[in-house]
Amino acid sequence: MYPPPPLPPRRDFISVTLSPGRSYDGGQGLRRRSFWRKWKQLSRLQRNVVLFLLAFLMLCGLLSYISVADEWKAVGSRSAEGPKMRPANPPVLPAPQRAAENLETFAGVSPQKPPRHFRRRPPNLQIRAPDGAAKDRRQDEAQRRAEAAGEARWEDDAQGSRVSWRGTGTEPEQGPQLPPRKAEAAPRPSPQALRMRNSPASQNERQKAVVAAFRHAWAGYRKFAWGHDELKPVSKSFSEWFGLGLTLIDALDTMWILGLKKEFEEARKWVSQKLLFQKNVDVNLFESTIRILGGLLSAFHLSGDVLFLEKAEDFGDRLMPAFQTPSKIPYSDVNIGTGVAHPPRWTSDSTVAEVTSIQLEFRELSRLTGVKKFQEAVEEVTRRVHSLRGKKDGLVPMFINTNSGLFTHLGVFTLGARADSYYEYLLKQWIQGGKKETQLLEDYLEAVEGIRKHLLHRSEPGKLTFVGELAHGRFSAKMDHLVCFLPGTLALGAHHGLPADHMELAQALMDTCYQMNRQMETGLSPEIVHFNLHPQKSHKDVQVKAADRHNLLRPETVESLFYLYRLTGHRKYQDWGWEILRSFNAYARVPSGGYSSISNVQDPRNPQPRDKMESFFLGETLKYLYLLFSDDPDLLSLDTYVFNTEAHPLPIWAPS
Ligand code: DMJ
Repeated sequence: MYPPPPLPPRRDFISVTLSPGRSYDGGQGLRRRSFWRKWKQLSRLQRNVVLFLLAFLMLCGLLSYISVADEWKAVGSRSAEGPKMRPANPPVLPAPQRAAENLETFAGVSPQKPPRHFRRRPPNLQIRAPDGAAKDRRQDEAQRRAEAAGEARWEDDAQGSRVSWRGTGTEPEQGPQLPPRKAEAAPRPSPQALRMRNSPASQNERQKAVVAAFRHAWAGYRKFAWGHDELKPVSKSFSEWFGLGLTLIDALDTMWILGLKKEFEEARKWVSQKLLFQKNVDVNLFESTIRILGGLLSAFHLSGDVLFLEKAEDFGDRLMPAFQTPSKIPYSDVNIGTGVAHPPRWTSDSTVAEVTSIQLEFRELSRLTGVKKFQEAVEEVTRRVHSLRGKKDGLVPMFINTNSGLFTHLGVFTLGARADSYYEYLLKQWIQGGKKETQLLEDYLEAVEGIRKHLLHRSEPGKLTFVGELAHGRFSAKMDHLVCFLPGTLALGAHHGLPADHMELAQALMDTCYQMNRQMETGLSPEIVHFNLHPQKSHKDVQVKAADRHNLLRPETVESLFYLYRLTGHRKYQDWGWEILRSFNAYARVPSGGYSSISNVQDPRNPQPRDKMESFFLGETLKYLYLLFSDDPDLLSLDTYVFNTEAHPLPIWAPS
């Protein structure tokens, strides 16, 4: 037997409420007729008034629809990405795979694939995003409020400038304060930060030379690359990476520290008026975190100007989709306009240093804003990396898979590119958090022992202590200039109570890094050196391959010199830094403005400028040189601040 046919849907429930006893349609017909009768009874004037009101209401509706439509569109496209992701944790270690193959392996779990990649074409140079007008207006409004607060603050500072720098009458460092959320109540910069900004009168000759170098670099950037990512000083043009004024943001806190008020103000104005993140552009999570997020947070801490914090929060928010992966290990890239994150085209791996060196910044952003998701996302990464297999006495491989969450390319260990700042951030997070997170400390201490056991050797004939690399049990005497961050980090750890032999190792490695510069004809280190292990007298300790002879104006040697001088007081470190500054001036300075990376550190007659000034030259190299030449331990005290890996000082949460 067939079941009875379903009853037609009941439609009479409306008529019950409108007109008992009549059908719904009939009721409508009656209402239409009585409406028409009433309309005809109206005078002409009354009809015109009604028609005018109707037309006015329709116009209002249309206008408000246009103004919110774009915003809805943007919100819709960003939030649509979330639910696509599901966690997956396969128990086996996958071989390195292409991203497309991984998609099949983890069926149903798709990385947030953008419809197409934007990285290959130059980003939109129109700073104001073409859409998102309503959001832009809101940002502008916030900026106006912040600017008003900022301007009031600078007026106050005119009185603050009476505070003497490094002299009697200086107040003890107050430490950075948590800001209120409202721009109107922006906190003032700390007395120390004010002293910094007003410091030119007390600069020594070497510091003045750094300021002159900065001014020269800035002049080139300002003339030929203003608002763009990097200066190309030889061709007097610029290059774009993210299209976000990278050099300008990276240099903000340096300008404050060097006392370059006018330059800082001009840059702040650009941030206030031109820096908008609603752009359809891919950014590298790590690079943009350490330079942009770190730079903005640090500028906020020094200046107390809430504009920078608002920008930092907006930017941090836009980076968050990178963490929506099956493993919670973030993708390398994220589009800050669309909210689409993805790994590089050729792999689903991320770099270990990159995913473990964004923690200082995101943790600080949470602390300042009270928004927990930033801290939670990065600490989840730390937790997962902590318990992974594939380490060797605390040393980590260089790659980690965003699907499986496991290390890949096992058995290769370096303190150079792709692993370097993992070690740096273990220590610095421990310091940032008030030395309470013992897991971070344990991982760091274990890693230092791993370095000693597997990577530390001495060259011949000069017996320079260096950190090499290990690949599947084979030692290579290769050392990147990047590894020269390590003496500084070791010294910092010793200063914070870690074993004294860390300081001894720091000093030995510092000598080596200095020699990597000193033994080159230009006095500037190449990107990579190989140390000689054979005891013939005729061999040089430091050898350079043709492909590695370039110098990118990197900071690591001078960064460590700063820590070593600050923490030991040995003047030789200042002298070594002075030599390096002179070499930059002799071989990398471009007369028309700016400094250029060079291709050959062994040819002083033709060092071959590469026509690029990296943002870290202003953000890090010149800042560390300036701090190195200072004799004041309270100038960004290492008990109050911890520097991120891009040299942006962030406060220690509970200073000792
Ligand atoms: C900077 O961006 C950072 O210091 C990073 O940790 C390593 N590379 C450059 C400088 O060399």
